[in-house]
Amino acid sequence: MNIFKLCQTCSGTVLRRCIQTSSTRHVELTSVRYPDVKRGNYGSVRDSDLATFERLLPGRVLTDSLDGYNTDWLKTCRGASQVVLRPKSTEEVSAILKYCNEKKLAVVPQGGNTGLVGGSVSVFDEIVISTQLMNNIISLDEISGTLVCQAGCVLASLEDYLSNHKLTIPVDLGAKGSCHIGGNVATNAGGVRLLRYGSLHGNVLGLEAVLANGEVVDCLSTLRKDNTGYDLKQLFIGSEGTLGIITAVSLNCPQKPEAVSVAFLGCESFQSVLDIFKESRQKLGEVLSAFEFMDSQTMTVAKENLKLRSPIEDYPFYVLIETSGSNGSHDEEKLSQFLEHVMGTGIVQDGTVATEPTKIQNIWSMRERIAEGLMHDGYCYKYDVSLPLQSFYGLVEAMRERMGTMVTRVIGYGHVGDGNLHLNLTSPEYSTEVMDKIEPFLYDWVANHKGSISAEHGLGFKKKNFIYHSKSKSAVRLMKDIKHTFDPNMILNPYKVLPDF
Ligand code: FAD
Ligand code: 2HG
Ligand code: ZN
Repeated sequence: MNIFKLCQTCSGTVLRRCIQTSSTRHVELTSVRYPDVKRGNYGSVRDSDLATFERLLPGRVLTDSLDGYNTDWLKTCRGASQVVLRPKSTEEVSAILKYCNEKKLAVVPQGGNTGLVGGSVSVFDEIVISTQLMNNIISLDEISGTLVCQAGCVLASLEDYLSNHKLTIPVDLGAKGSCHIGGNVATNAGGVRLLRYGSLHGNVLGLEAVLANGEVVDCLSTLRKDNTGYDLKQLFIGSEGTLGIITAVSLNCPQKPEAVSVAFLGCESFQSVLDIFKESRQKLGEVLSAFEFMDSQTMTVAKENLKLRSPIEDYPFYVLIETSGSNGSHDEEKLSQFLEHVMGTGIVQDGTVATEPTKIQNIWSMRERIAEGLMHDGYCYKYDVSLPLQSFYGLVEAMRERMGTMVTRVIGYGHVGDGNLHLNLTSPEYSTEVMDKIEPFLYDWVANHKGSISAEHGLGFKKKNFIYHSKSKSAVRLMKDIKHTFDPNMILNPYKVLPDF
């Protein structure tokens, strides 16, 4: 059954608001901005190749108006792909890859193109293989909550579909209106529900992927327990299109919560944010489903760039707490007791609670639309790190002090409940001077404080050479061996994830 339709502005499949930013700003070619990156020894697409693709995918080979496929969501990377292939089935993906592998034609898998590390677009002229037309639901087992679908299903569409069956999807993020489930799995996306349901490494029950040589790897199990040797699907989760093209996934889908409440709180210090987190874990326990934070500079982005109104007065820090459970009055009572406590002890200065869907949505929008709001400043230097909570906000302060007036702003927000900080800096346009001041300082700081340089967005093109800040030499060597085994001709998403050296 196909439940989707095409978006008129980005040509992606969406049911909700499309989150693709429409910008006419010129985006420099990646090959120009990063002159040290050299094109690999790959073939170039010829007319005879186009004819073969057209035979394999009649009417689904695009060669015109490819800007949307060549430019990333952040408008920071631009490739020069001359052709986009839009398969509908696993067999078609297999046939394309087999051909590309024989001809040594490099490819870049693309889902919703919402990735934030330059992984979803070409660096030179790699062929884009888009999952846009692979958007069918294959099966749903309502008793176990197991959904099997093609990789190109848009996340929000899956959520809508599952909602009709009193189920929900275990991953949720601001890009849900455009990102594909295959892209989510390929990046091991985290998002705002990770605190409650855990990562995709736990929620993906099985997947199907096509290797570079066209071989289909069928790991599309729907079982919760299966200890028959190596768990190969895990290798594809978070591999960012470098090991194979994910064509279908099987997901464990929880029951849709009957009751959801959101509290938006203001407090004076980051220490208070941590105190509120500790109290919420103790007092909200099993109903706590999200714990997010924003600093005051982040709120300025919401107000000035997005024209949103804060539901509370101005404070140095804000916390968004979501509870969800099966008994509304029980959950609300728990939440109000918790709020009474944190306001009584003075760690929270002010707050508002929403139980009605529109109000809940308005509060969530303020948090989820920050990435979009930052784009209004011009160029965005985006960092997504994990840090132990005691040094979490120290990085924002260190960067503010270091950058001074070189940048428009330095903001900190994110999934504090998962130890995941989103640190963003902006300037009117890209500046190598600003970039050199940020990197490698920021990555050194993270490594020195025992963090990870990529918490949930991946390494893609932009961060691959900093992998040693978070992984040992032996681990990277093993990653390279795995890559060679899966893709000996290195045609799958070259220049991404694995470091140059
Ligand atoms: P794409 O951007 O198209 O691709 C991402 C990577 O996966 C690329 O390397 C690509 O080659 C590869 N890929 C895509 N599809 C496949 C496939 N079928 N098989 C193999 N490889 C594939 N990320 C989070 O983790 N948490 C968040 O909270 C979050 N919020 C976001 C909010 C906004 C507004 C935006 C713009 C992005 C956000 N992201 C977040 C980042 C991004 O949305 C996620 O990484 C998402 O999972 C990417 O999905 P996609 O379909 O857009 O993939
Ligand atoms: C989020 O949590 C996304 O909103 C994007 O991961 C984070 O823009 C960012 O820095
Ligand atoms: Zn995030």
